[in-house]
Formats: sequence, structure tokens, C-alpha cells
Amino acid sequence: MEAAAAEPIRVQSLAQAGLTQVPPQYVQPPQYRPNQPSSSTNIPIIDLFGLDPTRRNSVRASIGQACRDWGAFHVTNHGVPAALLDAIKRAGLTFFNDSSVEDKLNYACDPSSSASEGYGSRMLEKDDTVLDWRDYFDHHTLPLARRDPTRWPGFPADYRRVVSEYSDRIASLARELLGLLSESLGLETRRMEEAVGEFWQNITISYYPPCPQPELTLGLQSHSDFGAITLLVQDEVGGLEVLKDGDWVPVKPLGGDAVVVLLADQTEIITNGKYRSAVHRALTNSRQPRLSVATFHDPAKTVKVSPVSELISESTPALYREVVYGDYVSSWYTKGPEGKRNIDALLLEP
Ligand SMILES: O=C(O)CCC(=O)C(=O)O
Repeated sequence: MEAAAAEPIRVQSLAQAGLTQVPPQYVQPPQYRPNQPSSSTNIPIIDLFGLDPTRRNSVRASIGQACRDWGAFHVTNHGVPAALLDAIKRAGLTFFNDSSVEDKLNYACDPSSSASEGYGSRMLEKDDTVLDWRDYFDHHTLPLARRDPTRWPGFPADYRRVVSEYSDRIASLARELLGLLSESLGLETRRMEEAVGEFWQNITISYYPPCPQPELTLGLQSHSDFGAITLLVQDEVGGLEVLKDGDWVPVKPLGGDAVVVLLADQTEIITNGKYRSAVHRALTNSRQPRLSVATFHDPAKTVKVSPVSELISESTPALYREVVYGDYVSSWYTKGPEGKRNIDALLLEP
């Protein structure tokens, strides 16, 4: 679709053209279409009680249960103000809805390089994949040496300040959550954080324009995230789904300060499969645009990731071989996310 780099196609432009049918590149094969009835279950909601130390035992137990059963859960009362969550959603929505196409294209990401910073639409390097019904803005936010707010929109006026503040606050929450995850496995509080190393954090604001044929498309295809832990906020529209025991379960928007936690592939490796990464996808709808903000916390590309020794024993041998994180990411972008193909390639006894 974007072979002509000078004229990148954005889904929002297609939607605004008033199409009644989606172009064939966006039509999912029948087995991936969202055609099964919605499950009525919900992912767990865990109140962190402001990280009150007197509540830590019960919070840790709830987190352990949610990680074992789901790999995805909501957290509330976590210390990141609801007003800041609203502010980043508002900033993203203003950029997508109120900037001209020309202004947005001033921030276009490099279509020839994966995960490059900026305004884009396609995720994979391959040309033959079905495209997602989504536009996005990807920000490189941590370590601070990667953060250059002049590469982000200057409109609305508080955009850069809000993204910077959000980055810092949500990284602290990710560290707290890794601490609770570690303790829930009987590890030292900082063990998972040490295994991940300094966070490489990206913030992706996804914008899903209304789609004339939501039954044929996906906003974002099924995948598990390749880093360590993803924290996601969404607007009130809904569309995120998590795969649980073969069924797609809608992640209903809760509003307030609720943040969705998605365990990612490196957490599955580090915990030796005790906690699995969450397979998820985003649906489209024909009525209104949807916006989400996903914040990815990843190891540096040079970090070697393997199961921690404390979780390996004669009865629970290592399930995954060591991988250099940068190699894992390259493989993900060239092969595509399809299910858990990438992490499965690391299994010692597939
Ligand atoms: O929009 C969503 O709810 C999902 C976003 C997501 O999975 C991603 O950005 O990787």
C-alpha cells in the first residue's frame, strides 16, 4: 500500500472519502474476521489501593491470579491521575481530528523502517499482509536520550508536555507492577525489572476511523506484544479484545483511572512460562472513531533475555532458550505477529 513513500495512505483519508466498501487490502481472511458472538466474561479488575503497603499481600495475590489466568487485567487506584490519562487521550484525538492531513504528514514516520517514530499506518515490513484499519502516532519516550519532543505534534499546545509527563508517570507504574509480579512469583521485588534492564519505552496512540465493513476488517490484527509489559488506556468506544481459552473477550472500557495491563512476550520468557503473554486484537466499528494509547516497556535491543534461574528446577526445566532482544524484534517485524509464532520459535521442546 505504501510503496509510493511520497504518498503514504492513511486509513483516516480512506474513511473520509466516504467509501461504502473497504479496499481489498483491508479484508481479513474468513478465519480472522470478527464473526463470533462476544464472550460475556471480563478481564479482572484489580484495585491497587494507592500501593498502600498494608494492602500489598492481597494485591500481590490478585495480581498473581490474574497473570496466571489471563495475562491481562485492569488496574485502578494506581497513582497515575485520571486527569493525565484523559489529557493524553484528548491530545491524541485533537491531533488526529483537528490537524490537516498536510500537518499530520509533516510528522510521517519512515515507511521503510519498522517502529520508526511518527505518524503512520502500517505495522509490518512485508508487503503481502492484510492491512489494519488503523492510523497511529508512535513516540520514542525512554530512555531520555531517545526522547525528542520536537519530533511530536506541536498542536494542541500541551501535546509535548502531556506526552512527556505521561511517559514518566506510566513508567513508574510499570516498575511497580513488575515489582508486584516478581513478588507474586516468590522473587525479589526488583528481579523482573533487573531482567528487563533499563526500560525502552514507546507510546503509540492508535486512531481507528469508522469502517464501512467492520465485519470484514480488524483495527489491529491478533498479536502478543514483544516487550515486557504494556499499559493501555482506551476511550469509551470499545474494541479491544483478549484471547482466553479460544474465545475473544471484549475489554470493556471502564473510564476513570482504569489502565489495562497486558503481559508481553519477554515476561513470558523471564517467568519461564509461568505467566503467559496476552494475545489481543482491536475491532473496528462503523459508527465512530476509537482511540487508544498503548505504552510499551521493552528491554534494550542488546539485552539477552532468558528464564530467571530461580524459576528453573529439575521439575520445571527452562522452557525457552536465551534470545537477544533485538533479534526477537527483527524476527517479529519480518515474520509478522500471527498468534505466538515468534515466542514459540524459542521453545526448547516445541
Ligand atoms: O487499540 C487497542 O486497544 C490495542 C492496541 C494494541 O494492541 C497495540 O498498540 O499493540
